[in-house]
Amino acid sequence: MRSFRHLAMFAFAAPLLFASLGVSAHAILLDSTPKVNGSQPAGPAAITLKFNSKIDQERSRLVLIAADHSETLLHIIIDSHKRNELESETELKPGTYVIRWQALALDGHITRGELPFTVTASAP
Ligand SMILES: [Cu+2]
Repeated sequence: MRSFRHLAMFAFAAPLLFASLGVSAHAILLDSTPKVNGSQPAGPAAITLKFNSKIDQERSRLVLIAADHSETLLHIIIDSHKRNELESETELKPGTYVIRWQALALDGHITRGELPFTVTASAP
């Protein structure tokens, strides 16, 4: 009877434990604007990277790398209502680019990745 009670308690507690581990998982990129290998018209651009978990926006990084290898640090817009996202705005000229991202998840793990995309001449 006693061991049964312990088993029942474990069965109750285990899902809570796994749920709390899930909340603190490190950041995996789920979606973005622009899309990976996507294209978008030249001009003012909103950049959004969406992750599976909350991000420390102030200690994450977005760097825009142009075809000539020049690097621009993008300003991350702090938005406490979109804790899973990194957002920025920039002006883009036609060409090929890579956004090199570095995301600090709340579990202290940093993940990195590259998001290549193309900017096409804007419609007249
Ligand atoms: Cu982690």
